[in-house]
Amino acid sequence: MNLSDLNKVAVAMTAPGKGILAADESTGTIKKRFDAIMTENTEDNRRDYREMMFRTTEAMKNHISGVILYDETIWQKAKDGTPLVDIIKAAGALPGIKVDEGTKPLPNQPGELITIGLDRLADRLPKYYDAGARFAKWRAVIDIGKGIPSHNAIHSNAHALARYAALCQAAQIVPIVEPEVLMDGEHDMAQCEAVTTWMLKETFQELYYANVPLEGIVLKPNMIVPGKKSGKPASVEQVAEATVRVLKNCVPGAVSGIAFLSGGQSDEEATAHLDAMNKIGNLPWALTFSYGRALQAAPQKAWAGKADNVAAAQRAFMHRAKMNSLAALGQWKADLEKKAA
Ligand code: 5MM
Repeated sequence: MNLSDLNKVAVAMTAPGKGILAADESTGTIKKRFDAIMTENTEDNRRDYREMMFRTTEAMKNHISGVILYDETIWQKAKDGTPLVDIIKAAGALPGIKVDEGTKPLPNQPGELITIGLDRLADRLPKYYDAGARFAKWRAVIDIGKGIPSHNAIHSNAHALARYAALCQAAQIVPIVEPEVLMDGEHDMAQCEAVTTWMLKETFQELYYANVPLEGIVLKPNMIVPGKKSGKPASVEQVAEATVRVLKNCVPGAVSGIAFLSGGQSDEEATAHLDAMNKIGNLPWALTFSYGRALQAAPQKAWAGKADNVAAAQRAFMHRAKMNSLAALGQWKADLEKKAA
C-alpha cells in the first residue's frame, strides 16, 4: 500500500467546494426511482440517465470530485461508444465503485441486516482498479427500533467495514466507509445521536484492529436527525450542532475527509444541514456531500425518461451540484434556491 497516494485521492475526493455523486443504485433501487418517473428499468435507460449526468460538464468539473458507480455502469459505454468511466475522467472527476453486494438478514437478530460481499473482494478489487476506480464504497445499514440495534449488528457490520477497508487499501483503492444509521422510524434525535455514536466508535475501533490508516479513508456518515415518523422536527441548527458534536466525539482528526449521505432528507434540507455545519467551522476534517437522492431527485423528475428533457435534467443536476458545493464551503443561502427556480 502506498499511503501517500491513497491520501492524495482521499483529499481530492473531499477537495474544497467539491463532493461525490452517489450514482451506485443497484438494479432494484434504480427501478424504484424509475418507477416514480414512469420509466422502464432497461440497461439502455440506466445508461442514458447516468450519461446525462456525467456529461453535465460544468457540474462535473466544478462541483463533483468523484462518482460512485454500480458494477454494471463501470463497464458500460455511452451511446457514442465512449466508456462512461472516460467521460467521468475527462471531466476531471474520479471514478469509484460500490463493492458491497447488498444486505442479508443477520442470523439470530430479527429485523437486523449484515452487509455482504467480502468473500471474493480481494479478487474483484484489482479488476476495478484496472477499469479506473480509485475509490470504493461499502454501506452498512443500522436500523433503530424496538430492542434494536443489537451489539451483534453494530459489531458485525463495523467488523465487515474494517475488513473491506483493509482490502481496498491493499489494492490501492480508497475505501469510503459508510456506516448508515437509518432515519426511518419513530426514534427521536437523541436516539439517533446515541446509536450513531455507538456505531462510529465501534467502526473506528475495528478500523484500528484491522490496521487501517485513517489518512487513506473517507467517512460517509448519516447526519443526526429525528426519525421520519418521530413527529418531532428539528431545526437546521439543531441538526448541525448535534452532528458536529457526534463527529468530534467519534472521528479522529487523521481521517482525510467526511462526505455525508442524504438518507432521505429533502434536497434543500440536505444542503442546508451541510452548509450549517460548515458555517460552524474550525473542524479537523473537510465536510462535504456524497449524496444519492439529494443530488438526483430533481434531475430524475426533469428527465422523466425522455431524450427531449436531457437539457432540463442537466440544468436541474447542475443546480443541486452547485448548491451543495456552496454548502460544502459554508456559503449557501436559501434565496439562491428560489433564484434558480
Ligand atoms: C445511491 O444509492 C446507493 C445504493 O443503494 P442500494 O445499494 O440500496 O441500491 C446508496 O448506498 C447511497 O450511496 C447512500 O445511501 C447515499 O445515498 P443517499 O440517497 O442516502 O444520499
